[in-house]
Amino acid sequence: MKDTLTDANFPRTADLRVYHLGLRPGEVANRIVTVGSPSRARTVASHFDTTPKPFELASERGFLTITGRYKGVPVSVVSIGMGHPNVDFFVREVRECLSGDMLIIRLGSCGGLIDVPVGSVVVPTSSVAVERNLDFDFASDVGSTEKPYRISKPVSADTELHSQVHKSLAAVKPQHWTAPIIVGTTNASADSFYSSQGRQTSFPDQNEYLIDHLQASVPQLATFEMETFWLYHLAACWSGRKGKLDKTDAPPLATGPVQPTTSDPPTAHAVSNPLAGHDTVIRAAAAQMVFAARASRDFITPEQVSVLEEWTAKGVLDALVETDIPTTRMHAEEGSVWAL
Ligand code: R1P
Repeated sequence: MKDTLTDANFPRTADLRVYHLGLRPGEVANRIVTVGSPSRARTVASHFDTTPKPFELASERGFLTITGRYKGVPVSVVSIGMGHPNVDFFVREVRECLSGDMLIIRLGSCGGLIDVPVGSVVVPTSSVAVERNLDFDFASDVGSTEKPYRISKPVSADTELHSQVHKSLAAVKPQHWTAPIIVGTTNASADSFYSSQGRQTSFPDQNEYLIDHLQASVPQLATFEMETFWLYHLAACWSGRKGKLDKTDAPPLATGPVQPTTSDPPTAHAVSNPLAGHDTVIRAAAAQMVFAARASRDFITPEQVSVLEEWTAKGVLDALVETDIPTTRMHAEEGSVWAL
């Protein structure tokens, strides 16, 4: 990003572009699929309508956003890379580019901790965070009173969106795809692909019994990956903000759609006021494709990935457009990249 940024608290360019995703209002839609890789983003976007021509923005920090319409409804896919910190950039920066509600479905890959074949799709009801305990002395492990890993309480998906993801995936699953779709499970989102997921490397990670411990302490645990917890967590926090705001002297917030400034310099009002209404919601759910079966050590083939990503992409897009957002809680179409 070479443009001048203003406000160290929440940096933006003069034309309201956020610092890491590079987006400005009108370039990201209220309904979003988030994925880890640009290639998966392109698979999702391959289902978009041809009119209007999908808008694409690749940021210098590796985020890719493609926005268009699917079955006539404005949608975006955002590729964010890996891990909780990138989910944090994504949710917070997109939130400040959008008026109204946000519906977010993560379409990601995962490791399966239950006895299901690779190619299964898990729709997790809830997620826990698994974090390396930095107060544990990994180098010596002598007399440490700390545990090497911390497991958070679970946080839940949005109930309606979660059910719709399951329903829409089931509707598009090809008959020849024999691996199942599984619901009613809990995901574990780890802060490392290696240590906090029980993988053995050359480092003294003290994680030989981590998976056994997780399975014994987290009911319905089924998958390991690295993003879902933070997505569900931020969505749940945002939903909770309304009550707090009602009780405090909060600064004024925009309550209706804000006209995006796409070419003219922003007004002082547009810069100083959050671009989201205080009564909005963020609703999140996930579909996790089992690429690795941790017990059998099977790994999915590239050919299987292509087929699996193709139909799951359609399933999550269907789930987004099947889930209602009241018109009054949609970002303005005028001036947006999805305007017809
Ligand atoms: C690790 O290989 C990555 O794959 C999984 C993990 O959560 C992590 O991001 O998800 P994605 O395929 O969505 O990136």
